[in-house]
Amino acid sequence: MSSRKEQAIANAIKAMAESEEELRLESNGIGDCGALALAQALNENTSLQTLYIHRNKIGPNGVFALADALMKTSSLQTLALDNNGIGDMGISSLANALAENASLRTLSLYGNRIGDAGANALAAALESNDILQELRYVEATSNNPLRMRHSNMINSLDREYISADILARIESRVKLVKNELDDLKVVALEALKANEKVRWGRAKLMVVGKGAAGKTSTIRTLLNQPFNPDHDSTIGVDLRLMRTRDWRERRTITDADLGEQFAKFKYRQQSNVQRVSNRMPAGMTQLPSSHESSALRRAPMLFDEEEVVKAVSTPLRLQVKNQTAKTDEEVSFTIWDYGGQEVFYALHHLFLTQYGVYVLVFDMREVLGKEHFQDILEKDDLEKLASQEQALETLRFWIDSIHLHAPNAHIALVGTYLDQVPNTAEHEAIEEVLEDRVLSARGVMSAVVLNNEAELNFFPIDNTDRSNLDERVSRLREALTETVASKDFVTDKVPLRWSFCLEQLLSQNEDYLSLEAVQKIAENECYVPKEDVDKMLKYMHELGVLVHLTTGQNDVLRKYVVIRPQWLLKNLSRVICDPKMNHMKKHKKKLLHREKLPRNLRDPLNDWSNRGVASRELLEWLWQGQPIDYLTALMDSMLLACPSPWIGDYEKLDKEGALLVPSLLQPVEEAVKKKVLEHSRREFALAYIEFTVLPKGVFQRFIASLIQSFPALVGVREPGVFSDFASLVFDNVGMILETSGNRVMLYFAKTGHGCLANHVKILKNSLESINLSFMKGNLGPRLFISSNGTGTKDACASVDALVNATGGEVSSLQQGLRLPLASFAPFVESRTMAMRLQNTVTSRPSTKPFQVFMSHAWGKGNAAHEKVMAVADALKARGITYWLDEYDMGSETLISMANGIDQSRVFLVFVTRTYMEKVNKERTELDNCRNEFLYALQRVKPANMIPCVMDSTMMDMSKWEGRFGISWSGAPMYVPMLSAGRSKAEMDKLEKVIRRVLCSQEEATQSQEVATATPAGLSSVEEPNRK
Ligand SMILES: Nc1nc2c(ncn2[C@@H]2O[C@H](COP(=O)(O)OP(=O)(O)OP(=O)(O)O)[C@@H](O)[C@H]2O)c(=O)[nH]1
Ligand SMILES: [Mg+2]
Repeated sequence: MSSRKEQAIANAIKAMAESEEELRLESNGIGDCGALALAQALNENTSLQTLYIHRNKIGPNGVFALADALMKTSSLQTLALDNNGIGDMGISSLANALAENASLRTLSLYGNRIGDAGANALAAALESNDILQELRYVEATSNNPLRMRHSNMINSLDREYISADILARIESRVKLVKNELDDLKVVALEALKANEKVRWGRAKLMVVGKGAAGKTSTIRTLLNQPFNPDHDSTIGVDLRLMRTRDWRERRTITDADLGEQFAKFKYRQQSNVQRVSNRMPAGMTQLPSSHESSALRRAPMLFDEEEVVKAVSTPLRLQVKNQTAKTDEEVSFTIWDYGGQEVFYALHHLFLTQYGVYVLVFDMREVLGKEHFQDILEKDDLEKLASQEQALETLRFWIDSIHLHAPNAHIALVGTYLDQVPNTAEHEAIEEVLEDRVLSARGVMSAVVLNNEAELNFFPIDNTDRSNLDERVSRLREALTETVASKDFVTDKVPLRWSFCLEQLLSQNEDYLSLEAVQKIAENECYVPKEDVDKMLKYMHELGVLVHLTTGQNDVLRKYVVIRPQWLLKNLSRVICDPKMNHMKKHKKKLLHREKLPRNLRDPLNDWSNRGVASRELLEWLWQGQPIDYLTALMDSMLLACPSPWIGDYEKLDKEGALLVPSLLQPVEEAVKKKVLEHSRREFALAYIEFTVLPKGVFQRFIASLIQSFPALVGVREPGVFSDFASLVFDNVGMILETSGNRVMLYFAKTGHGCLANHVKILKNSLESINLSFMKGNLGPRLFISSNGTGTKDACASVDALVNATGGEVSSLQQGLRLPLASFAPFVESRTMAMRLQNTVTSRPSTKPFQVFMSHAWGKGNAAHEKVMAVADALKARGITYWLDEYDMGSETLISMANGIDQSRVFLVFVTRTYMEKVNKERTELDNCRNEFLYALQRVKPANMIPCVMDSTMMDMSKWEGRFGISWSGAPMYVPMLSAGRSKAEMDKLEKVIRRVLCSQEEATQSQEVATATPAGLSSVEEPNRK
């Protein structure tokens, strides 16, 4: 090739790799060789929309390659191939491609010497193509060689070579498609106005498994993309979009979906009209139901018709005739490619949803046992393989995680490296191992997608092979589609307005939008009534198409809608990075050298990688240009971060605002742990919590939750905090927390601190609320107490056994062995105390013994306290049960206060200036009001907190300052309480507000129960306008 040509091709390929949308390469003489190179680049590209390659001397060979690429592309919309001498042979291959292609809208072919034979092939191909709307003529003029002359008619074929009837066939087909689409624009508007409901038709395809098992490669195979022999480790999550009809990657999938939904509406409507007109006298048309018309009246008529037109003029594949006859069965998949790194396990509860199907990928060589490959593989390659037990352990982990977070979802097991494990006998051996050692014991056989043709419980595939002959891949694709096609979340009907709104949101080209912006779009452009926006967002969040968090304690979370979940992962993975693998090292290097980390952040960077503590300055730099408050609030609410405990009296290391990211912590060295425990065994009292399953990351969250709830009371002691071990001081009690297997061990220093029951209870409640918030309550924690500081059966008893103690004796875990109740003394001294430990109070509001907790500052000369006591009496007279420190405080103030909060359903804050000032104190200053308030924020949540204003200078809420001021969610129910319980009106209002909060708690519990009972949890979708 000449250097100009080479340069042009090289530039073109580079541009494609950089996701450019338009390429102009006309008149470069690139020829067949160049076309081949281009076709190859096009095969791997998903962004190019317009390609001009007219006047390039591309002959039949070049066209063959391009046609092949055209068959696969789903992004290319405009192609100019004029004046290339393609000829009849070339056009036939193009025609074949057109029959398959689902994206090309404009094609120009003038000056290619196409005769009847080629035109005939083209005409036949167009019969099944519903996308192409223009065959366009490129008119090259001397002063502007690129000027296009648009035309709806076919005039880019050389008429003199083609017979009139063939030309007419082509013309009328192109025209038909065009008209069809124009029609749709009108229909779209009607459909939206009529509040039509359509089948949702979307599902997630979640690909999980060990690092380097071949997850990304498997996705490439499913999408028919070329094999990539390099291992580019996936960081976080990668997302792809495709449709099950063609398994091709899309830039945007939704436009085609929406177009089709409009089309379906149209046909339904037509058949309705036919049915109705068969019954009705001529001239009468169907009227909308009263429900729909009232909904219409409510919706603002600010609808921009042009917007609808824009949305549906995108490529559609209507399959007009087929659609009407066929039942709805199309599914669109969003493919989630999870990186294998463990740090992201912490996000599972957010992303492992039940609205899809799981592909669990494993390397068949590992499951078969790597020793079988000693003679086949190079030493290096062999060493990289995990042992069979490790591989099975990872499979068990994933099966458990999926089962935990998505109990109804199906799992297809996919074994890679079929090229190296080709024999049926080997597959049968793998099947047996999977069944005996992974599946049957876990009782998940019913969730497994079977490979019926091969009679296996998994799908063996070879990712290096792209011959379309591979039936195995098609079988896998079919099995995946079949699995979800009939699921409720696919067949459920949702308002077309919601689909349309999703479309509009995605087309904003933003990673996230403010809730306000979303509300505007929904209301003004999509007819979604204001009161339905929350419900719509909740639905979309649950289905995993966007992220809108409403349960967090922080109002900041609600204010944003994340349109592209990848954005979230991308930003989180700047801060959360796997310390075990090479990722941390690579990430650090990148930040230091490529992104030029400022000099003053180099030490904070080391703190981050060594101790897991990120300073506020480092976070601000890592997240420049991003809403940092949102991202920190998110990490906070998911317990992915907590305030650094290296602060306060113990060691003044970190500044206010520094966050500990527990998932960055490393495991403790065995020798260190042993030494600490042995050294102080006699001085420690032990209780432990055993779980039925204990997923990775729960322990780290536990540490985070403790520090978050008691920021001023938790400090770090030698040897420090690790991913599986923590040596802490908690409210002046030395404490070691440790995890191994399914247990979390709680050791307390016996320093004459009296009874530890309250401490244990707080820790147990923390774990329970993690279980409920992140693990769907499936961890099954049970509490055991040791009589002598060891965890052996002969020394420990369950709390139930303690409650059932008779004659001062308790049944130990060892059958037949009874121990004196007194030997459990550091924790429980009596059966009543054991009973208090037994109850878990965080699970449901209705099980909590107190209706309200009364938080207040005592004030000068106890003045405020006296007033609160009066309110308490008045509440009692009205039948409301309360917790108040005067009556209920145990000996250990803080801990019993926390227990009081855990046992109360509503948190009353008696607002005085002093109270506000106490809450706003520095984190390191001890103050009971501040502790109560912060603890309540964590446990009770702002929605269940009621401010009662006792101080006339505090009546204006907008003047509430600092931490206190920003903690309230939305507009809290505010109750003036100046009379201190003497005014009937004030007490009436307080009672009313308390009862309203209690009532909404009941409702929330009930609706949660309904949601878990209906598999898709979508019961409320059918009637979006229901009041
Ligand atoms: N020979 C052969 N190689 C494969 C096959 N599947 C994957 N590979 C190779 O295995 C390596 C890892 O593949 P990936 O698909 O990147 O693995 P992954 O599971 O996505 O890895 P992470 O993203 O790091 O978790 C790559 O070098 C692939 O080329 C297969 O079926 N046969
Ligand atoms: Mg990958």
